[in-house]
Parts: sequence; structure tokens; C-alpha cells
Amino acid sequence: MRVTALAGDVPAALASALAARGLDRLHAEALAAGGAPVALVLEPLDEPETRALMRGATRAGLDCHTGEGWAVVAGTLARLGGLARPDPAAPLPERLSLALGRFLHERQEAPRAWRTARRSIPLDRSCVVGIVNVTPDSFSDGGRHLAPADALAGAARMREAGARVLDVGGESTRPGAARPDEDEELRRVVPVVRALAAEVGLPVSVDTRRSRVAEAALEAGAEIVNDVSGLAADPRMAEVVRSSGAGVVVMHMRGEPQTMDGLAVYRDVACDVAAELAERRDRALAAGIAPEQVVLDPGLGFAKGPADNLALLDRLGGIVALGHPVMVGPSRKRFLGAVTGRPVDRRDAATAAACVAARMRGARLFRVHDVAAACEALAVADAVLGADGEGT
Ligand code: HH2
Repeated sequence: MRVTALAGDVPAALASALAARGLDRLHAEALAAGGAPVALVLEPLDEPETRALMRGATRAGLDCHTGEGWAVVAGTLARLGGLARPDPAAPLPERLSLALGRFLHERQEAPRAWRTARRSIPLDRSCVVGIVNVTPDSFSDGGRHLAPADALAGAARMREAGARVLDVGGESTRPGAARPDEDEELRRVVPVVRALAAEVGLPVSVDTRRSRVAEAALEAGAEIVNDVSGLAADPRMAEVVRSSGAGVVVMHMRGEPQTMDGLAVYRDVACDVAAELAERRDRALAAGIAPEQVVLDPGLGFAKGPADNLALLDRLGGIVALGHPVMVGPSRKRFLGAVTGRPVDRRDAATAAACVAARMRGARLFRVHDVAAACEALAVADAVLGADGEGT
């Protein structure tokens, strides 16, 4: 007898093995989807909830580890579905069954498009977002696109290279950067947004933490707000996004760019960041923003040490499971310098590699300076993931 391991973390491998042995393709895919491995942390739990979960998980054939106020449940998606199904003989406490139901619902949705104020951007393949920093002091490209004509020329090159979105920012958020005042940020951003929206023909995103800047940029033709504070810095921002119907990137950060480096202390970085992002997302939805408008971003380099960024790339699945498209912005960042020893102006190959790593873990959008390098690398990743007509 021969024992051949399948690539157990790729449901496509299971579907292929079953289909190759005569199962109908759709049936094989449904079984494979149910066989996907899942592990989740539930906390805080009270005593009766912990006991009920232990009983239910064991009955459903799941592994369950518990401690003071928490439980980790692991197994397959199908078995987790069994645990969440109402069982009159052993009902789960309501809070628990609601939380499990929500998790399963979000995990099922594979968003393949992003709704902005002006269109829907298809995400069945990687979407590269070109960075247009209109700043004198950004860490890698400061001063290059300050004049609208330079920004236009740079953006046109990015479009030719395959960018599908342009992200315009007027504030450097590198650690410790001084913040421009609001009028200065408006003066930098608005003319460039207006020129790009009118002449380049790609969706324009505005990278800002200020609602007035977002509003002015949206009026000038932008259709996405990229807020590195996750809508936390300005209390009006959520309303600006809601009322305009703009796409929004909700990014994870702690503190402010000036203070964030001291806040990179995590119990378990991937789990902590996913939980904190879920809270920010919930606040956005509670403010009336539609789920289809929301993209989530782990905020590489924002209140994270080099090892944290690498762990987040490897364990991006916890954020993907929240049911929104995921963006990453590894471009030329310090952690890539720490891995490769390269200075900031020679990190584009490392950036492309980080994008591919993130793509393999489920990210769909990639914010980069060197669009050509990222597009080429991601075309290969897309082709690999599409090999079974499936992908992640
Ligand atoms: N990173 C930077 C700025 N904005 N937005 C998102 N969504 N994700 C990111 O990772 C991200 C971001 C920082 O990079 P950069 O714009 O190149 O530098 P600076 O802030 O110095 O302008």
C-alpha cells in the first residue's frame, strides 16, 4: 500500500484528489471546503460557557483546549459547523452559538470585489495599488511627486506597469515623522487627486487620517479613503465614508506614528491584531458603512517589530477570515531591510517577495512603490493559485 500526503492546507488538493477518483467536481469541492482546517480562540468565557463548549466540541470531534476564561477550538470547518448547529439535547449558551455563527458566516464569504464611491473593483486577481506620496519627507520616495505634473507622470507609469488603484498621501507616517497641519495637507493632496482622477483613469484613494482632507479629496474625484488609524483618529471620518459610499481601508495601528514604536508589545501578534482590527471593523459597520466598502490591512510596520511583521504575513489567515478583502503594504519597509540587509532604495525585490507571501495567505491588494516588480511577481502567484481554477 502507498500512502501519499496531500497538501493538507490547500483545499484544492483535496478536491483534486477526490475528483480524480471519480467524485463529481462540485461535490468534491464542497467536501474539500468542509475539510479546511480551522482553529479559533474564544474569550472571554465564563465557567458555564467553557463547560458547554468543551462538551459540544468533544461531541463534534473537535480538539478543545481551555484555561481561565478562554478556549481554543481546532478541527475542520465541517466539524465546526456541526458544533454551531442547534442541538436540542445539548444547547450551547446563546452568546456562544451567536459568536460561532458569525465566525462561520464571515469565513464563508469570499469577497471578490471592492465597492468604492464610483465603481466595483474586481478582486479575482491581485490588485496592485501604486503609492503616490505628495510629501517632502516620506521614508523612501519623499519629494518625488510634490508637483501635480510629476505626480501625473509617475502615476501614468504606474498604470502602464499594471497598477489598478493609485493611493495619494500628503502626510508621512514613518515612525516619528512631524505632522503637517490640515491646510498644508489639503494643499498637497487635493490638486494631485484632481489631476489623477481626471487624467489617469484609475480609481484614486486618499491616504489620510483627517476627515476634511478625505472629504475634499472625494469631491476632487477620489473614491477610496485609506485611513492608517482605522477610522479612530478623526470622529467624523466614518460619517464621511458612509455618506460618500467610498471604499475604505481600515488599517491596524496602535497609538500615533509618533508613539507607535513603543506600543509593539503583543501577547500573540497575529491573534491580537486580528481581534483589534475586528473591533475597528465592527465600529465602521455600526456607523453605517456597508461591508462591501471595507478592506482590512494589518498595518505592516505600524507598531510592529520586524518579527511581528513576518509573523503577520505568515498568519494573515486570521484577518482574511473576517470576511473582507485584505490589503498589505510591505513596500520597502524596515523589516525587509532587516531580512535582506538592503538599504531602503534596494528593497523592491524583497517587497515583491513579501507580496507573493501575502497573496499565498489570501491577501488581494498590495500597496507598493515599484508597481512593475510587484505585478510581475503577483502574476505568477495568481497563476499558481488559479492552477485548479480555485485559488484562495
Ligand atoms: N503604509 C504607509 C502609509 N500608508 N496605508 C496602508 N493601507 N497600508 C500600509 O502599510 C501603509 C499605508 C507607510 O509607507 P509610505 O507611504 O511608503 O511612507 P510614508 O508614510 O513615510 O509616506
